Amino acid sequence: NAPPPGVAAALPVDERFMTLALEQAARGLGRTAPNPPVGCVIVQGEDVVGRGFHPRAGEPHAEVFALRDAGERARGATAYVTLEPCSHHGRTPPCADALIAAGVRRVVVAALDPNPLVAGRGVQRLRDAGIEVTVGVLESEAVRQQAGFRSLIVRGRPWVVAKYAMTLDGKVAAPREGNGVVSGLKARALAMRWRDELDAIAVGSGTLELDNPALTTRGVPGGRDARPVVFDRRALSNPQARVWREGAVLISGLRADTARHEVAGITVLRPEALPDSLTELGELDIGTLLLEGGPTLMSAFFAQGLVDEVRVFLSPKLLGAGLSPLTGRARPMHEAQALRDVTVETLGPDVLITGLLHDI
Ligand code: AOF
Ligand code: ZN
Repeated sequence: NAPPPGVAAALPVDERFMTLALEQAARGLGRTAPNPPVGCVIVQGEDVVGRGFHPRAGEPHAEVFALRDAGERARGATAYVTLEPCSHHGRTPPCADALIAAGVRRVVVAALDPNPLVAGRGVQRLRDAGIEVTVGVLESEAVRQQAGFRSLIVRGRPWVVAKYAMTLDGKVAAPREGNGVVSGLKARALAMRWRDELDAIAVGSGTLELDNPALTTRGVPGGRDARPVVFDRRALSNPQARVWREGAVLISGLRADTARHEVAGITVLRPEALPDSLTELGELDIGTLLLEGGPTLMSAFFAQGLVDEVRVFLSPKLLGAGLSPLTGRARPMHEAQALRDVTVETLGPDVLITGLLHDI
């Protein structure tokens, strides 16, 4: 996404303030779907005079909160926004107009809005009003943060993040044991934060039977629970299992008897095939899906090319025989799927490796 011609170049301070805008945006993660998490900071000289983020669909956009916070100090200021300010009348009026009316002098945008209602028109509108616009500051960070929104708009289905924790010898559990604790405290705390930040968590029927997981968010201040999504083709899982709460989704087979699960608060979907299940989840405004296992479901997603991002914790332990994170057909090493944009981080004794399998 090259900046359109005539757009002002980035300044050395831009990344610093855009980082603050991305931090604002992160406060909306897991709460804004189908809208994007967006953050905005307003800067006068070296001072941040306004901050805002989009809290949820239907509420005002990030720019509006930041402009309210800045008040008169927005005049002549620079606004940093993680997404191109909108130009359309949706549930709320255009942010481009609000920035113009407030007398902002320069706008720095991380990423253009792929929404066909906006798609460059927001930037155009600002420039037409004589505002200097810079596009592309920390763009890849912003795009990754907005992956769910962008995936829904562009592909009509959620951005799928496969997550698992394994030992140094590549095992996720002892045979027939279910989910024993693999990683340390820091890694588990981060995984809990992801439950807070993503829209839904998916597990297969095997995991449900073995673990009876609650799939709730624990130990995250102000955290909220993601929607549980259970892939249970034959709908044989226990309807008393802990995941079956308000907002849960059962993905069942076409002919399964789902009567026991058809109670208030549970949505039953009957997609023809795995890719259709994602389209149907997209229709429920699920923009990001955290795939938490087990190996059967994980393997089906990988085999059909449906995983977009991978987040794996590696723990310094050895198990010996046990369950691999993936099952299925062996392939020669030269056919291994390589991740892009790889990050490596240590969390206490554990290592977190993330990467992308698809472009956003
Ligand atoms: C912005 N700032 O903070 C957000 C934007 O229905 P609405 O009015 O909320 O519009 C939703 C669309 O607006 C959404 O699809 C995306 O294109 C844009 N979101 N834009 O300028 C924001 N959340
Ligand atoms: Zn807007």
